[in-house]
Amino acid sequence: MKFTVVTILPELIEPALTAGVVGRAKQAGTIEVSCVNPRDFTSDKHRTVDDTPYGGGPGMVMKPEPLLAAIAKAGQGHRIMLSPSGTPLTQARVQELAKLEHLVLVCGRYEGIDQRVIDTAIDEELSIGDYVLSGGELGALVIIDAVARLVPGVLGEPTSADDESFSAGLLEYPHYTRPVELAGHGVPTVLAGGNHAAIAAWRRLQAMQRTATRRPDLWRRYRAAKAEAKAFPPLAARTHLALVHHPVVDRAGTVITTALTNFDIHDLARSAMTYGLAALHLITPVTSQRDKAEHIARLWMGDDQGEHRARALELVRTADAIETVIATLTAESGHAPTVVATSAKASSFPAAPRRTPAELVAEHALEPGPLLILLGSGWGLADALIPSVSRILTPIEGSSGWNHLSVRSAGAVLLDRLFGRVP
Ligand code: JCQ
Repeated sequence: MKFTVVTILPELIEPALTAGVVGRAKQAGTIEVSCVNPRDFTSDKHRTVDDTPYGGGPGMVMKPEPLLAAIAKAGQGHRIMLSPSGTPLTQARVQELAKLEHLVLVCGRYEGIDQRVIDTAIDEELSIGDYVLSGGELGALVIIDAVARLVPGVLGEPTSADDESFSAGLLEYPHYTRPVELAGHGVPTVLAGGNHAAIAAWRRLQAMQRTATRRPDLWRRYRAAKAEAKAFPPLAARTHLALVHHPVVDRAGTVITTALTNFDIHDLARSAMTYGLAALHLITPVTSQRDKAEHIARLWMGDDQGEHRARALELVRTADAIETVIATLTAESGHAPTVVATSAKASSFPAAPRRTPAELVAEHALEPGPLLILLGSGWGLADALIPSVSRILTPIEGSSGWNHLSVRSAGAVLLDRLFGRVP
């Protein structure tokens, strides 16, 4: 595979490719790297490669003519420009690039490159991350390194590139080698035990924990893609949604008991079903209200003519108090649930640590116990009367400042933020 770097600073490229696996591959001829310098395509005495920007402003722009001549000299190949405005580079794109025969990597300097060069002589703009470098050369080296190690014969072991981070959708597990104790820090005992199944399971769990906490974006996609369901049931399947009718407050802040609403039951049950939750709990101390809820749910469940709502309403459970639900879930799962409150008011539950939906998912993804999410009817949960709450979710906010979502709409938005797939 051939790489041609178009750069006014070839001395930044060449010495960086003399060591390591890529250096050896270059030596062996498995990859070829050469540079073309736009300065060699100037004709003035100062060998000028930059000019002032049309429209004014700070800095200089790379002059089109020497750059175009250098790109032409680089020859036929897929022409990539490094730029903070490019498409973010991913391992998936690296794998595609590794199938090509010749990459031309065009490095800008100064404030940038004349747009007409980009429009006429560049096939793809790539970014290596959201930060600004003083030129494209370090980015070009990143691409050469990432692509070259996928070229057959560059790495000793042909499969080892695939095992690593991103290829499997998870970050790497931690590695250890001798000594067994380092400044008082030991090696996880499972690794020294020789039980290969146990080691594999431990590494998998470590990789998952890291991904959940460090890269919620990757974790969300991983859950969507892989079903490691037996050992690690998805969090949604361990999540219980509760619609609380007491203790809640009215508009004046007085603690009240609200009446059950038919629409809330139906719509929250359908949301709970859509996002794969374990149950929807309807909490009210009023026995006749619980009977009504059971009646509504069973009415639809009796309809087995393929009515989709019947399945959703099977998720409906009733209880007289939050504490009863907590006790039931503890008995059923063997773990006390983590109780999560929701509120439209930023000042509610001041003692509970505040979490965004992504933070809550990351924090709880590999905890064994259930998650119990409380939605308040009326004007919201009476926070002083619910000491079992150990997390508060950040309020759902639009951009208008007007914030009066119905509880069933707020529930749906929240479930999507917690468990919705990214299209
Ligand atoms: C690439 N993330 C950052 C710097 C101008 C095209 O014009 C310019 C290009 C660069 C180099 O690229 C980066 C970069 N990915 O800075 C200035």
